[in-house]
Amino acid sequence: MENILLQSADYEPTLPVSEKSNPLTRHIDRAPASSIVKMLQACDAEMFLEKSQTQYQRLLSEEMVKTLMEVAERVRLILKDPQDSLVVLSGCGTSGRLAFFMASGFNRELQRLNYAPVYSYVIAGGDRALFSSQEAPEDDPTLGALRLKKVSEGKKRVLFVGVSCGLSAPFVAGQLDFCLRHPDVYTPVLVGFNPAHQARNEPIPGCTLTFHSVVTRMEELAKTQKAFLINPGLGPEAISGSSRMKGGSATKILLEVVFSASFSRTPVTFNLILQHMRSYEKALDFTYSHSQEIAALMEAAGRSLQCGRQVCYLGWGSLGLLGLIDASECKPTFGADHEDIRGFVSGGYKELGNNEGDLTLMGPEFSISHDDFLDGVLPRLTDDDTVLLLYSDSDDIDKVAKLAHRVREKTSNIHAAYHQTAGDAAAKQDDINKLCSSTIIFTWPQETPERLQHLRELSTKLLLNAVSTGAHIFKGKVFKNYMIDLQVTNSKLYRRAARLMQKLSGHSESECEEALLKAIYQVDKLSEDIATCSLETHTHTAGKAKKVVPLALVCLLSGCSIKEAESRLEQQPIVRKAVEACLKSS
Ligand code: S6P
Repeated sequence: MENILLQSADYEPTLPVSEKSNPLTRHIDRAPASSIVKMLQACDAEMFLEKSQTQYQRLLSEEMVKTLMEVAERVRLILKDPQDSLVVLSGCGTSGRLAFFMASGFNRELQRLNYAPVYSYVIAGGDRALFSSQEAPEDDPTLGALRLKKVSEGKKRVLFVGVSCGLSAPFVAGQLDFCLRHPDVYTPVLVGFNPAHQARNEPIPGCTLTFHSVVTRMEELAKTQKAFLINPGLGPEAISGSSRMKGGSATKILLEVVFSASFSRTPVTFNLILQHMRSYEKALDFTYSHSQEIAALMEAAGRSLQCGRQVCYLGWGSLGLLGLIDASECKPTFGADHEDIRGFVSGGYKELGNNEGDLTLMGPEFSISHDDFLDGVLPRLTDDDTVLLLYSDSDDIDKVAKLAHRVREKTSNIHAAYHQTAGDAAAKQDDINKLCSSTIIFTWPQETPERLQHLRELSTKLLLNAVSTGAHIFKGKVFKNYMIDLQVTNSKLYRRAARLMQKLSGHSESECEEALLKAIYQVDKLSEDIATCSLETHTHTAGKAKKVVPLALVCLLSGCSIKEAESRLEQQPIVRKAVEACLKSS
């Protein structure tokens, strides 16, 4: 029943699916860890609902599978002509990180098969956005087009895959528009998770486009396969608007299915695509069959965050990279500090092969190797910090054991998520088990190595999303199923914050926006100057402030000054409780 409700047009009718709140998680903020995991599982399972249960295209809809087949054929053409052709993957935030993740993963796979690499990526904000929150460039369509032009200079055929889960990022709209204006070279593919009519229609400052207008042009061209739209509905996110969750997972599933199919020696068939998608559905069920262990890990991470300590993911290979990605998302989503949840990957930048190379000198957030962890973090670890090892039987287990020993000398709060294949259990793993206070062992059935790796990655992503989301729920960063301490650093987040304030306070749009601006500029009265500043100035200024939305809400609900609101939030650092107290007394 709930599933039907959340898909129906009259549920939060003004919002696109990607921004709606999910009825399944309405009480996630008060749930114990075991129930949180169950709710996340139910939300993730919605990705694979059949079309008959909903009104929109779904991941497994016939039409969707056919589009994936067509795009795979296009990729195949590019593989045949690597000199003059290119596949460019691009997006902002998580979508850009996954663009990098898949471009580098598939290039590695091509090299292994003795093919030339054909994948490139563009992430809004450049490589620093791979591991840190850079939300502002998302608003710039010109920059998007420029970056695309630069990366594909001199190529005769480019398949451009723009990912915007909410069909909303101006950066991606600019790139798609660029493709549409140069059809001789570029074929645009849009990946997102709203029906086309829900694409964002807000004017973009300084240009005549909206995301919606671009999608409308693409829909027309899609009829003759000059453009492709891959936009199945997934149902609302477990935390409203948190597209890193289902949006990110589905992006990974869809693009892996397409790119893997383009490699296959046999013709791309409907059943091949469908079966591949179903294997991810099984991986999802399999991951959540460890729900009790996931819940225990979530609790450990939550305890660390609640007492102001740290969670560290220490990973190997692509699983380590997923740790970095998960950690970087906590800042815009939960207003977290970059120290709260950190990721480290074995080999650091050497392992990643990103466009801009080693970024370590850019600041502490960019120290991402295990050596950086040993130098900078290990010496101050205590039992209050949580460490999670992420690895599989294809990694060097001796090295994992060695690092586990070093960590164990400082904290007993060490855990592991280990992927192995049935019948291949590593003896050394027993040593690691003994060092860890918990180990989740995922024993996968035999599969081809590439497919197995993709499934393990999805599984790791789900696990990490659950741990970081749950831990921040325990820290009080979620109210009902809304992110209540989100950053307000681009137009999408600003609008989301203003909407949330309206919803929670019942005040008018203008009152809420006024309160938001007061919190951003730290003033009790808005000057003419501030009121007339551009949205870009507001979001830029918001990047320097902390707890903007909680401050704005406390002021709005209690009528107090910014100073007073600050001291209330200091006395009650659990933001959810501080806001609840105001709601009760208002
Ligand atoms: C979402 C994450 C954001 C988004 C980014 C792009 O959980 O925090 O960084 O990935 O805003 O969104 P979209 O809708 O264009 O893919």
